[in-house]
Amino acid sequence: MNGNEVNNSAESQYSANSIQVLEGLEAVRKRPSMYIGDIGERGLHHLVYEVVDNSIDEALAGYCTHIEVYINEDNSITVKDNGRGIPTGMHEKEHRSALEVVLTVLHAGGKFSKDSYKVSGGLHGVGVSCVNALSDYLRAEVHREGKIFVQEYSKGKPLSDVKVVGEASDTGTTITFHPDAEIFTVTTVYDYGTLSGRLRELAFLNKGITLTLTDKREKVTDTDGQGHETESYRSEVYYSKYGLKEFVQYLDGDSTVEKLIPEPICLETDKVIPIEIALQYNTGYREKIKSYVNNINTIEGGTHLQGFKAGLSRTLKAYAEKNGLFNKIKSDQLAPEDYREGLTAVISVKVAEPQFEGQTKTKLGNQEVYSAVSQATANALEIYLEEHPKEAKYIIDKVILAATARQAARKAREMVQRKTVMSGAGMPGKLADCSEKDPEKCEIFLVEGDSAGGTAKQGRDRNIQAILPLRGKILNVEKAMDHRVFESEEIRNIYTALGVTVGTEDDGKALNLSKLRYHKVIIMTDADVDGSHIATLILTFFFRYMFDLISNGYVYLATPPLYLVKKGKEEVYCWTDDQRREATARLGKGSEKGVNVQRYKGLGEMSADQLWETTMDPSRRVLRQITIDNAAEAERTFSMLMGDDVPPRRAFIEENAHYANIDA
Ligand code: 0RA
Repeated sequence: MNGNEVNNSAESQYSANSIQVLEGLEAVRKRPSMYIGDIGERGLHHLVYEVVDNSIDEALAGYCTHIEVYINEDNSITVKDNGRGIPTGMHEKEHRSALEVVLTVLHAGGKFSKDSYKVSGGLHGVGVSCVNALSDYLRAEVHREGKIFVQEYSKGKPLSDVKVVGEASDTGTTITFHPDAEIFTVTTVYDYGTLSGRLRELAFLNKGITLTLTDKREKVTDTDGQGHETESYRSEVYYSKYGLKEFVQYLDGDSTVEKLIPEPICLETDKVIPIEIALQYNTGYREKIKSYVNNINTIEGGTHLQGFKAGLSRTLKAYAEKNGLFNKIKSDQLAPEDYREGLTAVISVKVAEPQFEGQTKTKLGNQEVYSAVSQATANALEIYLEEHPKEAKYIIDKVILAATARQAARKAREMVQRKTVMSGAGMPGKLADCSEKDPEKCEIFLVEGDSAGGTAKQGRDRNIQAILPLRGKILNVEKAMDHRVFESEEIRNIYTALGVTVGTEDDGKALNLSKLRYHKVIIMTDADVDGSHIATLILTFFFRYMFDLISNGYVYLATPPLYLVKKGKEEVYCWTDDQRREATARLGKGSEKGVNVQRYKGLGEMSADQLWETTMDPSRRVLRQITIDNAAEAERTFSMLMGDDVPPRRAFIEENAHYANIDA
């Protein structure tokens, strides 16, 4: 290096010397995963984030507005910014240029003065030197003080001194690197979607910065208005004027739920701990909160998230109490999660010395952040509520509804639980139980309507067959909230009669089948359109709330006959029109004279004996076992079925109920 090539003015000496040298680079190539997490696809992309973060820091310091990222043809990456340019002057202690120090010494760079700290920084915050160490080639180009400085490296080692290669009228830093295949043994191929996702997120988190991504590996052909074809690269621009507000709107973008308030509530503080939050309430039931510390997604949450939640409930509660909005509910009946039903929010904080904890080191531990965020949230929300009484009322009403629904669901669940635990004593009044106690030998018929229920009670084998009549159409669980489901008397009767207990929200409503009282649960409905609708409603309930019952093969459909063909004392039951024609011909011996064909309109029309003979007698009946081969597909189907269209329901039952003459 000689004096003509590098700038040694007093001013740049100062900036060069103020870089703190903390650690050497040697270890990085030996244990790459310790520095970048892993050496797979994640680690590979992490290199890009590390470089981009340096430019973001320059932007946050107020010196950079544009960051361009290129995926080059050879899968190398170029990151170009229009910041001040990495200083190139001599570093006194290190006896080499500041640029070289930044690129070859771990943890160098960033800390220039006490009031500007490195706020972005990758997950491990190891800096661009780490990227250099893991690249078989890296080129740094700095435009600064009217000159273009260049230095190249391989595996972290400079290939030459910093050279001045030309004159510059602008400022900025351009880093090009190619990941070393010796390190990234799984793949060195970059994924456009992965990079675009992160750059979009960075644009939302750092409003006003323009980020671009261009993939030079493939050309796309565009056609203009005149039919002229032009070739260009796949490229996107990420820019957010309003930051987190737009992030929240983006997160809710593909959602079908409606907004509860017209615009997200936003807050931004410029205190010791910079905080930015945007939140939106929707009419749905889900809670979607994303949290970030120094632009890192804190998947495991931490003190900033806890502070936000605390500030939110505290302020909403105080506002509601002060304005008498909790008239129907006591505020101690509210749980913290009630304040967050239908909430979409993004929290972004900048912490000088973040302590990351947890399994994936993405949980913020700094205690001082808790009170800072909860206070900031409370202050901003208080003002919003005072200024927007109409929206405030919408939110509080939503909170009350969430609490009411949650309590109703809990009560209903407990009720079901309690009744179920006291076996026998708490059985529904409508249940006609069997005397046998061995579940394997027992069956229960869920029968549509009280009249058919009565017939079935008379006709059954009371030793092994129980009858539970259900009132007409049971609740469509597909369209109801949990508490409505647990409040439904018919559904509670099913739980109680079967002896199964309801799981809690925590275990995903998993069912306890150990106390199941019948190993055949037989749905018996009329053989008409209404009947198959009711059967589908019951099946939908089983699918959503008692899936294990279906997957264990305990659920069946009974198949009552459609016709009775009669001549004198001879009687033939028919299930199809073909059977009816055949029976008519056989009994009438060629003529239809004296042959009586009875069309059963419903189960209630049959006598107890007829019902027993045709549908319930294990030695003669045909049961159809419900099996579900593909749960994901069934999921979609049930949503479709429970619309207002009747025909597909029948088709579904036809497809999923398999004739099984299991008794024969
Ligand atoms: C330290 C000091 C100064 C700039 C930078 C670092 C810097 C680093 C990167 C990395 C990518 N792009 C960057 N842009 C700037 C400036 C010090 C001064 O000019 O006084």
